Amino acid sequence: DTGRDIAPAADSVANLREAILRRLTYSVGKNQASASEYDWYLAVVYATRDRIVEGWMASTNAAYVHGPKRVYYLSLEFLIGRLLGDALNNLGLTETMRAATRELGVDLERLRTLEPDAALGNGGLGRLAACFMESMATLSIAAHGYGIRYDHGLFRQVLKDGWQQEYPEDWLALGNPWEFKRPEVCYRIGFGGAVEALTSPDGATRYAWKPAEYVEAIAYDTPVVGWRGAHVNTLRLWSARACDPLQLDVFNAGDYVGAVADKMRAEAISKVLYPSDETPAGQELRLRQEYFFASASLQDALRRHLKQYQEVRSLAEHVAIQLNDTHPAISVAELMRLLVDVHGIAWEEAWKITQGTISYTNHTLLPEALESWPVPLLERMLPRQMQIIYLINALHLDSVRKSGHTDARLIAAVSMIDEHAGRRVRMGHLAFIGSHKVNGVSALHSKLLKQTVFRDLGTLYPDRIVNKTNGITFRRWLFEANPGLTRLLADTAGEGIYDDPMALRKIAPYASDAAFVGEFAAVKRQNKVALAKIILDRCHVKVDPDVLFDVQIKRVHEYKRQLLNILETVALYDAIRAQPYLDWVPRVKIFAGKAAASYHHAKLIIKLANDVANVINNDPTVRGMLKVAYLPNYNVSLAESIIPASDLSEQISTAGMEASGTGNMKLALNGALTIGTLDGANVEIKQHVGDENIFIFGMTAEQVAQRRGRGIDMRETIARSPALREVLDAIGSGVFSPDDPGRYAGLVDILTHHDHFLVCEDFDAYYACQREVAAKWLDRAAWWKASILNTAGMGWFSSDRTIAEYADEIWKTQAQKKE
Ligand code: 26Q
Repeated sequence: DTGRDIAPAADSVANLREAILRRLTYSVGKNQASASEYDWYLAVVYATRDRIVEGWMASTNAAYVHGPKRVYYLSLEFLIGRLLGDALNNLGLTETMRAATRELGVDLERLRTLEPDAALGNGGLGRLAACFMESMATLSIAAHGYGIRYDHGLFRQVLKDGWQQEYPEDWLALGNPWEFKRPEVCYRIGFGGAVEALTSPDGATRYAWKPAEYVEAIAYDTPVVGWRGAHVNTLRLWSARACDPLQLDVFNAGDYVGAVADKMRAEAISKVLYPSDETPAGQELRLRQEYFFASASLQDALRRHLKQYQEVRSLAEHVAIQLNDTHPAISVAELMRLLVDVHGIAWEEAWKITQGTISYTNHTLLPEALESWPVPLLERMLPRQMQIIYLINALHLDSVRKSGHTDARLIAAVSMIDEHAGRRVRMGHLAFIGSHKVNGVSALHSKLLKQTVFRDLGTLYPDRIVNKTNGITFRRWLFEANPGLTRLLADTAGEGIYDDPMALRKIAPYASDAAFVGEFAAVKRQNKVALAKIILDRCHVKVDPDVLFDVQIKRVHEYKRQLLNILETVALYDAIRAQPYLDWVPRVKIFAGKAAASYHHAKLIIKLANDVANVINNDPTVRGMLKVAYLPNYNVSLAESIIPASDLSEQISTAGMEASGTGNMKLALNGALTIGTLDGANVEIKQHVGDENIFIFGMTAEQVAQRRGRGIDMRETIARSPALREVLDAIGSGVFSPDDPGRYAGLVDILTHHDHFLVCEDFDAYYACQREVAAKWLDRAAWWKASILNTAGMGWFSSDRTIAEYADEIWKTQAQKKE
């Protein structure tokens, strides 16, 4: 740890100690003698939270008094992890708290581990939302995050004989000391029913939606404290509650079971996070979740605006709403409904307000990941919103035709209704058309967005698509996760690194300084010792902290190509067995990641990694030169242990398929060298750390498109690569699955005949690149130099930079001055 607070708060150790004891007594209801570790954890959280609340109210009040533009970040996912470390660190209280708890005979580090991860997200998109919340607070932007308070976050992954099993996650089982329930902040959310047309005496028609069913959205607020405690924002998560838990009339009518069933159906909305990324589940409950949280959030934002400005017409001047992917895209229709039907604004003006307020971030190009909903489902569940979507689309297509476009192909391509696969509403089109700005999440991704998914819409509205390359919060991913490195960086480059990430550049001149390199290497080694212990505990694999830690940690997906890594592992294993006495560079391949519960192929890939691990780890001829470990239940907290201990970062997606990546940034910041394709943000990482300090291999996005054009049968490719042929034969014939020799026959068949992700095509380049990695590892000075230059070059990837760009170019808001 850093050994002292970065921005020590005025609080003394004695003050904190007394505060903890008061909270233990009056909030937890225990005395020192009877308190369990968890009781102490609660008391510490409450004492910490108490130090946030005043700043929170000051920030909230300042937003009313000074009237800065408000930002609403709408996301179905917030992958937060633990909050205690964040809060203490940002308040500058970590060391004071450590001392205070020590005086009470409890260990702060142990208490920290008692906090369950808030895993209200799947992966990159959800974690990005959490980093953005922290950066918006740090930059004193008056922002609210809006999402769903799922009772159950992302499932817990257990590996049983190498197969993934999913267990329900239960983060709220012991309560949540960070949140404030606001039962008075409650909105009715309608579903189903019909639309009534009312013609007023002046001949104008107004529409009124009469839902068949209502559900209540109840607010739960969590304060989000920025760096140095300067500003505190709110993350407001909605929980679903049946309106009238046991409607007495129904009860009296005798349908008790029906009444309870209705209650269950209403409250199902916030029960569980959908555990798939990239492939929309397409289920009715998901659409109910999307509408429920969009409507509650918009009603809340409008209520706040009305309270402050007494009218809604000025909304776009004072409010920016950011849609995190299309998941909240129904907001476009819902905001129109609220403005037109509820607040009586004329359609044209309402449309200007909507477009002026909303903007949309796209996170994927994968066609199967683009959300669309069947028209009949929308008509049944949200009849008025469907009418509004039709009207938006009709006006949009009119304006397209009026500007001279008559081509039927173009009209079909830019229509919000997809007429091909049954009639479906394209949520990406709805979000695009309802927004003033649409952004991609890396330079390459934004360029491809313009060329593919939004080619036609982008031509019609050429200024709409912009780029905002993702970033990560350095507070969590450097200062908290890697205090040893942080201390060294601050001692070398100065305390400026705490507030200006670009100041990390100042360590570049020390990349070959023997003393600095020695300390840098010592920090990495310490982190590797800690990870080796975790690997021993959880995988029962003993790894030497001095070997190369080669890590691939991310959701398991075919496009991310964990398979390519496994094939290379097997090829290396073959090579070692062929020449066991060569001096191989010893390494451990570390994997972690969950597969969507219904994604059978991804789960088979996990099983293969585990089967390969079993064979290699138990083969004495390998003599520890190669080991494989699959860490179960990857989550934010585990990432915080793995990333600071990594030497090599695997970012090997098929070029053109990973929108950005953010794990790539966390690993490079912590001194891991990247082996990767020219995909997503890897392209920009290369520019910032320097071409000599990153290992790039394989096809470019353009070459991928061309290669696919020639077909994806790989028999000729495989025939040209003896190493690949041997690997595929071994896997396919059951060398790693003697208990079920045919287990991987289908998988090898797909790679051979329908290799959509071009694993085979990139194999030789990847294998050769890995041998360059090994050669560089042997030149210790060269390796450390590259590692240090990675850390030195990553300042630009701070999410503070990303958020400042959103604020300037999309939201048109500025940081609030001191309250
Ligand atoms: C949609 C409909 C129904 C059910 C689930 C979903 C769903 C859920 C999650 C679809 C997609 C996701 C998550 C996508 C995601 O995490 N994308 C990643 O976003 C990161 C942040 O921008 C990028 O860095 C990654 O490249 C991108 O894969």
